Amino acid sequence: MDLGAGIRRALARVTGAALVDEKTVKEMAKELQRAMISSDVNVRLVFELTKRIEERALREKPVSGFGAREHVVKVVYEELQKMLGEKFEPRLGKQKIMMVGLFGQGKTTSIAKIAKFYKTKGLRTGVIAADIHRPAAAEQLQTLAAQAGCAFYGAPKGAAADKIAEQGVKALSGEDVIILDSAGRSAFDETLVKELKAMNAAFGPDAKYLVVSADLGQVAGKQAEEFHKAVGIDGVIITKMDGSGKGGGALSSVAATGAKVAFIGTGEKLDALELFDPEKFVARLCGFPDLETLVAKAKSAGEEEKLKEALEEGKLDYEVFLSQMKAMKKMGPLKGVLQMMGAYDLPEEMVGKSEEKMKKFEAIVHSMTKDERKDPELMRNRARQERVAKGAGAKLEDVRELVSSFDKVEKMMKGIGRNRGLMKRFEKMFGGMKLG
Ligand SMILES: Nc1nc2c(ncn2[C@@H]2O[C@H](COP(=O)(O)OP(=O)(O)OP(=O)(O)O)[C@@H](O)[C@H]2O)c(=O)[nH]1
Ligand SMILES: [Mg+2]
Repeated sequence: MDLGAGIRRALARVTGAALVDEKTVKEMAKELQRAMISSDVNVRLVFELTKRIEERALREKPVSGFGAREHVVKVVYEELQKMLGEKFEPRLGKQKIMMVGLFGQGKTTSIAKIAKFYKTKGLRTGVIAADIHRPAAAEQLQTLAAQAGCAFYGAPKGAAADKIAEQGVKALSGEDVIILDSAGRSAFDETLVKELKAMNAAFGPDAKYLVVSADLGQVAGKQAEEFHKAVGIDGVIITKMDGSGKGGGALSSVAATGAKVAFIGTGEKLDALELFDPEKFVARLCGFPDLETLVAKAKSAGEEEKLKEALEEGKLDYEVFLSQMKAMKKMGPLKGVLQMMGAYDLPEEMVGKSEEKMKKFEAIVHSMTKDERKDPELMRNRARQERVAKGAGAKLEDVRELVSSFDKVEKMMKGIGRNRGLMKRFEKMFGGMKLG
C-alpha cells in the first residue's frame, strides 16, 4: 500500500468521525501503525510515533480556531515531520562532491541529476568518471553528463581510480561544482572502506553524499551509519522513491541515525530529483498542503456548526454531481476541505476531468429529462443513453463515461458519507451552483 494513501486513510478516521474521542484517536493510531509498518518503517519508531501522537492528540488543548479534528490532524502532521528531520540546505558555491554507495543504488544517475540541479542554480558543473570496475560506467556517465549539459572528465583505460580523481580535479578546475562518480560495491566491507578512504584523500571532497535506494527500506539507516563511520557523510540521497513501497522505511531510518536526507530521486529522468523538505513532503503525504489555510477555508466554506446539523443521509443525483465536479474544478484547494470532512482520496472522477470533458458532461446532463437527472437509475438504460448522447451532440461512450464516473462517486459517498451525511454537506457547500 502506498504510504500516503495509508496515512490519509488513517486521518480520515478522525476527519470523518462525527465525534472525536479517545476511541477514534486510538483507531487512527492503529491504522497509522499498519500503514507505516507496511512501508517498512521500524516497528519501534512506529510505536514511539503513535504513542506521542496519542498523547498529544488527547492531552493537548487545540490551538485557538482549531476544532478537535483539526487538532489531531495537526498533531499527526507535526509528529511525522519531526520524525523525518530537518530541511536540507545544500551549500551553493564552489565545491567538490563525492558520491558513495553500494551497487546499483542510483549513484551515477543521481550525479547527473545533482549536476543539473547545481547548473540551474547558476553554477558551472563537471563530473569525473572514476568507476574503473564496471566496463560501461564511464560511457554511462558521459551520456548523462551530455544530457545534463555539464562538463565530463574520463581517463583512458587502465588508470587507477584515485589518480583519475586527482587528474579530474585539475582538468575541471574551471568548474564551480565537481562531482566524483566512483565504483559501487556489493557489500560494505574492509576493501570498500579502504577504497573510500583512498578516494577521499585523493579527491578532498567538501561534501559527501551517500546514495541509497528506497527499496532498502529500514536497511538504508544501517548503511547510513556504516558509511558515516567510515568516511563521514553530509547527506543521504534516497533514490527510487517513485517505485518502492518502502520509501517510508528508508526515510525514517536514515533520519533516525541523525543523518540528513538531502535529496530524493523520484524517477529515471534527470529532473526527477527533489530537495528533501520534510514539511512539504509530509503535507503531500497527509494530503493537506497547508494546514492553516485549510482550516480557515473549512471554516468559511462549511461553517462547521451548520454542517453538523446536516447529518442526515443525502442522495446523489446528476445535477448535484455535475455541480460538484464543476466546483471541484474551480476550487482546487477545496479538495483539502473535503479531506478534512472525511473524503481521503477523492476519485479522479471528481477532480481530474478536463475542461473539455466537463463541457461535454454538462451538455449531457442538460439533455437529460428532469426525471433522469433526479433518478440516476434511469440512465443505465441503453436507449436513454443513446437518446441523451444524440441530444447533447456527444458520443455514446461519453455518456457511458459519465454514468460510470457517477457510479464511482456514488459508491465513495456511500462509503464515507453514510453516517455523516457528507452528501448533504456537499450540497450545502456547493449550494446555489445547481444547473439551470
Ligand atoms: N525509478 C527510478 N529509477 C532510478 C532512480 N535513480 C536511479 N534509477 C535507476 O536505477 C538504475 C541504477 O542506477 P545507476 O545510477 O546506474 O546506479 P549506480 O549506483 O551508479 O550503479 P553501479 O554504478 O552499478 O553501482 C538505473 O536503471 C537508473 O535509471 C530513481 O530515482 N527512480
Ligand atoms: Mg554507477
